[in-house]
This record gives sequence, structure tokens and C-alpha cells, in this order.
Amino acid sequence: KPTGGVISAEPEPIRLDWPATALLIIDMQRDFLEPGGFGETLGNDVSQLGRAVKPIGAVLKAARGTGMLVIHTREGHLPDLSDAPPAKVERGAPSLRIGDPGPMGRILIRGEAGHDIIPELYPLDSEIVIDKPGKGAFYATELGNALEKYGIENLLVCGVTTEVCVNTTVREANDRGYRCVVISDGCASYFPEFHEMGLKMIKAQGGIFGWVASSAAVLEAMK
Ligand code: TIU
Repeated sequence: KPTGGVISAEPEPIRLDWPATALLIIDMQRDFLEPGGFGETLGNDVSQLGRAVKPIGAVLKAARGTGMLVIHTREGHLPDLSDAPPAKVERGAPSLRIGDPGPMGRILIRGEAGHDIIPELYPLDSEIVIDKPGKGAFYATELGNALEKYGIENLLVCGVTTEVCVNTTVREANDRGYRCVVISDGCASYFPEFHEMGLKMIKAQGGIFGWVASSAAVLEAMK
């Protein structure tokens, strides 16, 4: 089996070596994708995110086949909220606040049913799960250390939401020197126009933050 491949991406094709590449799946949690979770408490139509599940599932399966590092992230907070800034907890007028009891347990709290990753994309025991208190996956987490430890140079990034946790993470990863290829149909937003613009922002100006490719293009490169 080839140890790398060329992805037909925008603004240009990119060759990746799988041993130096990690698949990074951002926050595919029930709290964002299912009714009764954090995303819905903010007033969002959570059905907008479901379209990313199948493309991510296909890439996850292929990535496991290459043996590449797979990392899942989860946004959430400790039960005592000690890692939740008041500025985040107090924000806006959600129907339930972070830490309040909801139908899937306490909203956005680690260990609760709603905080967990959706069954379709559930991590294997061998895969890394990064719990993060913020939108970016590097802030107050072990992600940076893990990428260094495994010799990772490139990230295949997908998950939700495109303009929030995916963009925040890709922007910092780019500053840290990682080549980021964002999987267009493997991301989704509660706002389709933000999804589209979020992807355009990454690949504009010669790929100012990284590359964008479809799941089909990624799968083709992994064949
Ligand atoms: N609200 C929203 O669009 N996103 C988040 O709050 N977190 C993530 O994107 N994961």
C-alpha cells in the first residue's frame, strides 16, 4: 500500500506522506449535532450539521486503513466549570447555559452523554481524544505535544463548525507550521453561508491558511 498520495485540492494539489499526517476530527459531539445539546441551546438548527457525518465516516475508514494518526477533539468543561471562563458561560441568552441540566445531561460538560462523540464516528481505543475548553484545539490542551511526539507535519481537518472550531484550529495550526487540508464536505456550519465563506477564507490568496479538498479527492489519494 502507498505511504502517501496527492490530493486534488484548492488552490493547488498537495502531496502528503501518511506517516507524517494526522486526521483531525473536530467536535463531532452530540452537543453540537443533536437536538437538546449546546448547539440547539444557542438557537441553532442542528440539522444543518448532519451532512458532514457520512463524508467524515468514509475518510475515517480510509485513514484507519492507511494507519495514519487519528485525533478526535471534544469541546467541553469540567463538572465544576473551573475551566469555563465566566465570559463564555454568561454569554448571550441561551435556552440552557453551559453546566445546566438538559436532556443529554449537563450542557457541554465532560462525561455527560451530550458531550460524547456521535456513535457513527466513535473513536477506537487506539485513537487520541483531545478535550478542549475553547474553540481552538491547541489552547489549554496536549494537541501540540501529541503532534510533535508523532512527527506530524500535515493535518487533514474536518468536523464542526466550519467557521468556529475548525477555522480557529486551522489558523493556529498554520501558524505552528502544519500544512492543513480542510475537507470541504466533512465540515458543516449552522449557517451555510458561513461554511462556504469559511472554506474560501482558508484557500484564498494562494492558500493563506491551507488547502481545501472534497472527501472524494481525499479518498482518491488514499486508495
Ligand atoms: N457555536 C458554534 O458554531 N460552534 C461551537 O460553539 N463550537 C464548535 O464549533 N465546535
